[in-house]
Amino acid sequence: MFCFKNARELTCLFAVAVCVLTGHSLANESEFQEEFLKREYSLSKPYRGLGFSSSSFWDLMGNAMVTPDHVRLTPDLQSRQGAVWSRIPLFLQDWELKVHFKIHGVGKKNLNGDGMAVWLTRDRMQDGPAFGNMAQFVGLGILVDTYPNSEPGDKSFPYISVMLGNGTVSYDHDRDGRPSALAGCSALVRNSLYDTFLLVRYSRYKLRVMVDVDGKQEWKPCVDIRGLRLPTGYFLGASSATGDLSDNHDIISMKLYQLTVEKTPEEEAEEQESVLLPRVDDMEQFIVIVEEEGMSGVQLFVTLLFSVLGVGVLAVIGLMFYGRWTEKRRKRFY
Ligand SMILES: *[C@@H]1O[C@H](CO)[C@@H](O)[C@H](O)[C@H]1NC(C)=O
Ligand SMILES: *[C@@H]1O[C@H](CO)[C@@H](O)[C@H](O)[C@H]1NC(C)=O
Ligand SMILES: [Ca+2]
Repeated sequence: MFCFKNARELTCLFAVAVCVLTGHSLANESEFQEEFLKREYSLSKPYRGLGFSSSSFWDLMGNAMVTPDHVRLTPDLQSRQGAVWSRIPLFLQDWELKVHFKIHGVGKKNLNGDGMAVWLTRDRMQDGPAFGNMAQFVGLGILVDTYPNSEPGDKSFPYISVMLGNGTVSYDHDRDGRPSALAGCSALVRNSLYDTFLLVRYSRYKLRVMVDVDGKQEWKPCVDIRGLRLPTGYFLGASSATGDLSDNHDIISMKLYQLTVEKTPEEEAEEQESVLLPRVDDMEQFIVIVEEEGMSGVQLFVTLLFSVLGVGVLAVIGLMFYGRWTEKRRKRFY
């Protein structure tokens, strides 16, 4: 539930009232009865057999390599690509993925790149320009972009964004994926003094991305998208690429938790409907946010000011007419 400033507050209050009246606790939405770590979808120390054993749940690709402390997707060298991909398709409906990663290098600020991405996609082990994955991927990409290839505009980098691929849209590396990004946030993920984490939670068709990068051990919201439909049976992965600029991109762990969510019969029926391609039901939720920022205090203030002035002018004119009318009446009587 989100509360907005100004006029939206009323709507929000109303929504809360409705929720209370119908007995739906707001806290319920984000509360899960249990979380189970799923080992077959998780990657953590010691990375036994990773990259060579057939018993491992993960595959390495490109320049990625395993050390005792991390899986290094790329070293701090130019033109490298590396990835790690889960071997088992994910069929869970409600899950949470916690990624412990580290991006670091000797490059000065803004002379490092290119970043890394976390994936849940139909295809695995693909090469390409989207942080070491194919540009026309099908599925979900959480992109951690550390270098602004184009004019960053109002965004400060590193910038984390969410893209949903349906096989038609391409990730545009030269424009930092701006045309296809659904939402995102800035986060100081590079050369951090602290451990850096990304949390991706998908439940009830809601996607929430949160970050913990400043050593405060708390999740900061980054992205919230509702009505996001993802087919099941996709593969988890993480990839990275360097170009002229480079960085070490390390994955320390990727832990997938199954979320147990109590569902209504309607929700269960909805789950039976198969989703063929990833999509977002309500694209307007992204436009609303932009309007929210544009329709800020200034506009409201100006509107109010003119209303007050208008009422004042009307009152003055009214008083003048009233004055004249009473004067005329007086003259008629005397
Ligand atoms: C969650 O909602 C159910 C009813 O749907 C209610 O019985 C339960 O007490 C709620 N739990 C919390 C923690 O509010
Ligand atoms: C894929 O997404 C794009 C952009 O949202 C949309 O224009 C296109 O119709 C979609 N393609 C399919 C096959 O759904
Ligand atoms: Ca970039």
